Amino acid sequence: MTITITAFERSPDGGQGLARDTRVRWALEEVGLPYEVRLVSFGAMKQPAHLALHPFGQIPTYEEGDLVLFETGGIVLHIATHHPGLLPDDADGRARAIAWMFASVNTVEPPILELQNAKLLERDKPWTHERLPILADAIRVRLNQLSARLGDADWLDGGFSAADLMMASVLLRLRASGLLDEYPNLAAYVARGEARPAYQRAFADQLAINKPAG
Ligand code: GTB
Repeated sequence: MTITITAFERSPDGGQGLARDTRVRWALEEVGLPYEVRLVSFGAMKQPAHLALHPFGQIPTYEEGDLVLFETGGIVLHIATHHPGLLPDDADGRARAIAWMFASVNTVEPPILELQNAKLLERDKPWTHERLPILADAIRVRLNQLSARLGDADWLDGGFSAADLMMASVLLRLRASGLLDEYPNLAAYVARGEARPAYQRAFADQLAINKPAG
C-alpha cells in the first residue's frame, strides 16, 4: 500500500532537516518502506483538505490506505509497531522504548521549543534579553539528566530503537544554540544517529526539496 506523507513546500530552515517530516522519513528509511511526499504550502495547511488530515493544520501527516495519522510520535510508533527494526522484540524492552519516545516529545522537546519560539517570535520584546538565559537553563536541566542517564552508552536502552530516532531528532534542533555541544556524550549520540544510512537518506531527500537556490 502506498504511504504518503506531507512536508513543507519550502521549509523555513532551507533543508537543515529541522522540520518534523525528517523524523518520519527517517523511520520509513530505517524499516525500508518506500513512500511518497506531498508538498504543502503554509496556506494550504490551513485549508479544509489538509485540516481533514491534520486537525491542527500542520505537517507532517501520514496516509496509508484508509489510515490517516498526524503527530510524529504517533506516526513513528505506528511504523515501528508494524515493521521490524525499530522496537525491541521483548515486551518490557518495547514498553521502555515507547516510554522514551514519549519522554522525547513530552519532557525534552517542550523546553527546546520554548527557546526556539522565544528567539523567533519574541525577539523584539523588552523581556527577551532576560528570558532567553532562563529558557536555556531549563533546557540544561533536562540535558544534564539525559546526559547522566546515557553515560557512555551508544543508545538509550540497548540497541538503536525508535526511542533514539525520536530523541536524536529532538536534540539535533539544539545544535545551532550551542547547548548540545555542552554535553559531549549527547552531541556524540546525535552524531551517531545522523551517521546512520537511513538518516542520511532521509536528510538528503528533504534537502533536495528545500535546498536554497544558487
Ligand atoms: N507535535 C507535532 C508533531 O510532532 O507532529 C508538531 C508538528 C509541527 O509543529 N509541525 C510544524 C508545522 O506544520 C512543522 S515542524 N508548522 C506550521 C504551522 O503550525 O502552521 C516545526 C518546524 C518548522 C520549521 C523549522 N525550521 O524551519 O527550522 C523547524 C521546525
